[in-house]
Amino acid sequence: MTADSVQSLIDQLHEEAEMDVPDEETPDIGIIMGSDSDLPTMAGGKGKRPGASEALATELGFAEQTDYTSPPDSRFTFETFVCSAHRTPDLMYAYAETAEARGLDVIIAGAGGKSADLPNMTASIAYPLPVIGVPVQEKSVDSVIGMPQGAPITAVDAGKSFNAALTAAQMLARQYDELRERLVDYHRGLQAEVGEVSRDLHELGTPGFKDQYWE
Ligand code: RP5
Repeated sequence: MTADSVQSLIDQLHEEAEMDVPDEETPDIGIIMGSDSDLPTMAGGKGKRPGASEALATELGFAEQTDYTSPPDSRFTFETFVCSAHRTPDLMYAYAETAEARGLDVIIAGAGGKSADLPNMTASIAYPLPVIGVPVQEKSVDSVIGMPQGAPITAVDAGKSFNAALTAAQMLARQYDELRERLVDYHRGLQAEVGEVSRDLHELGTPGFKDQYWE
């Protein structure tokens, strides 16, 4: 028994997979998560550090594609879905099975709990499309990374969906110089911040630095 709301998503995914859409108009990266309660980790916000969606949108100039047939202007895009491995296995299967035909290049999959099966099952079904797993909690790490030989998944540390986005962009950047430049610029920005803070700490001294930087 599949709920109508789930079945309509499954049907939509299959319909989209049948469409002949040019690669530049399809989402490049798919972000999926086991529950919308994972969204603060996968996207950022609600007291969490920035997540995958924020890394893509804010740091790397991606746009979120919310309608498969009406892509945003930005060349690089991602889409977002909730699909639970345990509560909606048929939706997980449909998403992973249609991902390549729908034009995705890489999937970022996050799940929490001790049985965080969405990333590893998605990786098995979507193969050879790469999947980057995000354990939403520390206790999810083993279940995300524990794949048998021959069934690969790439994974980041617990909660580090930001890094999953960078890894996904690195994969795409092998094909797109423009994205490579954005990744290099992002890294240069990180370096600059360390250099600036180091100079300030050294020149202000620790008490002066605390006064200026700490509230
Ligand atoms: C997992 O169970 C989800 O990925 C989430 O991290 C966790 C709890 O889900 P909810 O009960 O908040 O929907 O499948």
